[in-house]
Amino acid sequence: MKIWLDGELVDKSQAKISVFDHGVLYGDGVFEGIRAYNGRVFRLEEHIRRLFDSAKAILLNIPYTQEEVIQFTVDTVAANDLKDGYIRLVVTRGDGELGLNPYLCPKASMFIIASTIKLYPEEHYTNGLALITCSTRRPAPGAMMPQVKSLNYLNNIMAKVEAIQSNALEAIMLNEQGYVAECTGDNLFILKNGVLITPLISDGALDGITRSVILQLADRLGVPVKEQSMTRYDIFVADECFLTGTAAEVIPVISLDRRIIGDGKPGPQTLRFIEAFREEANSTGTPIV
Ligand code: PXG
Repeated sequence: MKIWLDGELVDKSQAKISVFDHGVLYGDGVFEGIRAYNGRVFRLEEHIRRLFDSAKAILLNIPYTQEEVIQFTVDTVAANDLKDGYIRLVVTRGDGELGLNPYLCPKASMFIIASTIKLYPEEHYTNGLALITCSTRRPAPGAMMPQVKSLNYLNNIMAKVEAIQSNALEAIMLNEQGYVAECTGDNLFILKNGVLITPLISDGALDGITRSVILQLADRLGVPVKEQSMTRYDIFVADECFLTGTAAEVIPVISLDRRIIGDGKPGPQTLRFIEAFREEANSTGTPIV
């Protein structure tokens, strides 16, 4: 496996960063997870734009242009002979001193891994997922902004631990006000009376790229959309529910906290969205050359 590290494609065994890197010492950095389908990188420009926006929000200077990072990403996938896969792009504050001061880190470090990922066993894409609500909240906007895809994922990891301890594969995270924000690594949608509803970004959801693909597909499929605050109750009484994310793709949800959603099977609209998403993913994107 070849890893892109600070301008060079190196063997996995040579891909190492310093123990003084602020990404390791403090979680000081940002990342992206991107997928390739059928020889193309899906929504690559959007992911790289979000990476630069996350970096801007934490005053992290990425020493390349967005066009260059797009090219490095494609080069890394090509060097690993992948047509389908999962790309992890990480930018850290770089090698520095002990102590929080990020200005003592002269240059950001960037690496790109092109590999594969599997979030949930295949059977759940046909049978659906059972969710729980966890007690770990999405951080309030006065803490690190939930829009920043930073290297601080401990809230999400603790939420995932709660799910696993309850024998669930995924957990819903609420914000400090008790409104639904999202899951540990996925955005959430419900269908109610023919309307597709998803929580507001300002309720603490990541501005997911798969989420925006679903909103575009809803428009194409003629399904009306509402972005609005949502409580657990809205999910209990929804007709259908599904999750979206680059790693998760689109996956049906059949219960929340033991309340069966709809008839307890992946809903017909959900299946339409899954199909439309697969079609979009397999037929668009930046060619890997
Ligand atoms: N919410 C959170 C908190 C995320 O981290 C999503 C939603 C979905 O966003 P996209 O843009 O991917 O549709 C994410 C995405 C991983 C991994 O291991 C990354 C994410 C989620 C799960 C696993 O790379 N990030």
